[in-house]
Amino acid sequence: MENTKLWQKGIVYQIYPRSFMDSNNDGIGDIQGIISKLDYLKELGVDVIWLSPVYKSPNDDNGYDISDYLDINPEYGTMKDMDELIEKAAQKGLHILMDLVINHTSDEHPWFIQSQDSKSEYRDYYIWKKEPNNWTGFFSGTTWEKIGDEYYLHLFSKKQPDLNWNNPKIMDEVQNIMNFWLKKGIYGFRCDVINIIYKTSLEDGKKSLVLTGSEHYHSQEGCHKILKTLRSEVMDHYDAFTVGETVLVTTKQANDLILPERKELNMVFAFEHMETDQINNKWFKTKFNPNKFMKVISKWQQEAYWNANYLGNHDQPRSVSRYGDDQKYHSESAKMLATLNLTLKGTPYIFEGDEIGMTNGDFVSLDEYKDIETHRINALLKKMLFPQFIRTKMIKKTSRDNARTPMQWTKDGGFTQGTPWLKVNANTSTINVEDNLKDSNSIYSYYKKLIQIRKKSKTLINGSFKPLYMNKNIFIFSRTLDNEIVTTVLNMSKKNKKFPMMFTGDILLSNYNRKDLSDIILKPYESILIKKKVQND
Ligand code: TEU
Ligand code: CA
Repeated sequence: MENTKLWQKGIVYQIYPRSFMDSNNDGIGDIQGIISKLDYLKELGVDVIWLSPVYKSPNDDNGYDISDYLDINPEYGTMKDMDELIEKAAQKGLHILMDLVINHTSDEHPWFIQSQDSKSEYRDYYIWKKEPNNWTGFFSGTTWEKIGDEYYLHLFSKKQPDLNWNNPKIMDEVQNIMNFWLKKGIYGFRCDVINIIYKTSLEDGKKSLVLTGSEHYHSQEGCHKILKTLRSEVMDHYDAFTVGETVLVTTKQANDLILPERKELNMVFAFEHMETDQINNKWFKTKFNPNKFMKVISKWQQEAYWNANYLGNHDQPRSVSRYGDDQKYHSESAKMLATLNLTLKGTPYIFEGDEIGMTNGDFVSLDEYKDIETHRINALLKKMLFPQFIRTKMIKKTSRDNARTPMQWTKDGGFTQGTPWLKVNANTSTINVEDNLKDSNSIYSYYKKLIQIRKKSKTLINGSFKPLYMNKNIFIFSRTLDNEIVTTVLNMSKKNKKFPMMFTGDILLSNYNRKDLSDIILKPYESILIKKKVQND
């Protein structure tokens, strides 16, 4: 364990700054708000805080459209606040991971403003073309917007023009940005949509239901080259790490990015397990099928060199609403999901609010949603003549705003005294930090215990993974190191289930406060963590 890096043995907590804590009551979360909650995070036991973008941005996509990489969004504070955050975090032994968005900038970035002049030296910072091709974007629809005589490429919103990585100046600019932040003492980057940054050609793509054209920019050799350069020129000079967000990757494509000898990234967020409850694309959800889900997780555990484990983030519905039960078995299922996420092999990522079991937003009408993607999809579905009640239903299930509602600190919210930028869920009266902290049986208290168990266990950090049983709703796997086996038993259903095998050993943790293994009925959403010594021969 001595050689294990903090980014392997530590626990990462994702903050969505806009929704975490508002310090000045303008309704928008901010850096001073985060600083005021550092003790809370320390107490929970996390090591690394991943901040979704806090850079200067017009907020078309809540900060994933950056207009100045070397400055802070004034809504969130100043560079002084940011320095203070890094410093105060460090004093508590907490590390900051920044979001690095280098596929695109904001259209309000000075580079892009100058790039609009076809004679400017910034013209080639972006991708301009006389005629658009047939590509379709991540937020649906065309990926080309016309300015003057030419069109520029945007795989996301038209306020997010794609950078031209064929231009060596982009490499210099990005290295400069990375060095700027690493010198401030941050612990690395979460690299946004990193496996699509290099466009090999701009030819028409094979017609597809989603993302026509992706074969020209997904997992390209050019991308690997860029990552190798960023690693050797920048990252290798610091004690820091990278986690890439990689859309649509297979385990093979992931390994090509993370195997140590590749010298590219340290780990990636894959999406396959997040796609088991959908047909073709995320707006068409099917009923959650635990077996499919567990099979995918188990495959990644065995095939990927290292995993970045997560069950939710700012782009996904809330995990307890999606994979658990946010009503009757709210507490049990939230704890069961925590057990899954924190006992797998890899680095665990906790999304803000999951530690108290925050649920999907309670939006009623479509105008309560703020997310650009939600509104783009609504417009598209409307054009396709989907009736309003169906659109509302689809959006309610899948909108990214489900995860973005403000953090529920107290019975009456506690996020702001002003008007929150996005509606606070009314269930803050029963699901909130205040109550969780007081209750030794709360979801938060369970997370805290689980985190301590994980941090103390070499087996959970470095042990090998082996699936022991997978059938319908029951998932049992073990982690083994030397002569110790830690077994995770999960019932992912609302029903009582008989133990499919017998267990012996000590119970490390149970979400029903189970004292022994003699009762062979697994209760709804029950999870048990069992430790056992074995004789080596
Ligand atoms: O997300 C990339 C991504 O592919 C999706 O998860 C995306 O959010 C969307 O749901 C597609 O349907 C990253 C960021 O996490 C996201 O917030 C940004 O909007 C996006 O990149 C663009 O920067
Ligand atoms: Ca504020």
